[in-house]
Amino acid sequence: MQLMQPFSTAILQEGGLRPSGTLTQRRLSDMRGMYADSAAVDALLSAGENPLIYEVDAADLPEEAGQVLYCTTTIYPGTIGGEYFMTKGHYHAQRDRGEVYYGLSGQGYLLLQTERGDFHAEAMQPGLLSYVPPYWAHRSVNTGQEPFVFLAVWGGDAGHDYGTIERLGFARLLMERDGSPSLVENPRYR
Ligand code: PAN
Ligand code: ZN
Repeated sequence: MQLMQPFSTAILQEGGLRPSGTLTQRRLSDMRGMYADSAAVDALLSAGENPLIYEVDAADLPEEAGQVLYCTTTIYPGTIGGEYFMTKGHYHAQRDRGEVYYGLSGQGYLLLQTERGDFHAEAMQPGLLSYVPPYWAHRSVNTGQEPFVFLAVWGGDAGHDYGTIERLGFARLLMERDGSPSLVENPRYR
């Protein structure tokens, strides 16, 4: 059997792996329907504005059992209709696979929910590890004025289910109210 060779990667505090892995950029047009204020989304897009919401630099590793996958995520600061810039969010395709997030720079929140109706919001900051247990969908949000960057590490056979969140959304929205983050019920949830 051919064994992989050990290696090291630099994790940049401002986001990114060195050497770089695979870069993915998510713009507003990639997230239609995820922000509650669809009129605000349409207004921006029809004015030709398509802001970069977040980008991911993911290690080039096989997505299979036994591998340990990792990436950095950089969420840019901003709001759409008062809702902070955020990731799409997902369940793992294999629901019983957990994950760790480790804050590198900036400030944000991790929103988590389960299919049986639990919801949880966890503040994230540099130096803090946030644990995503099995069965919890997870979405991260930038609540600060600068890019919010974190490292994620998860099992190679977890897989990603985006469709469930695309259909149902998250139970709560993280909105900017008087300059501070405020969780509000998502009127369109379920
Ligand atoms: C993270 C996320 C990353 C981007 O690496 O994939 O932050 O968020 P979305 O995948 O929701 O677009 C992770 O949770 N991996 O499993
Ligand atoms: Zn995940």
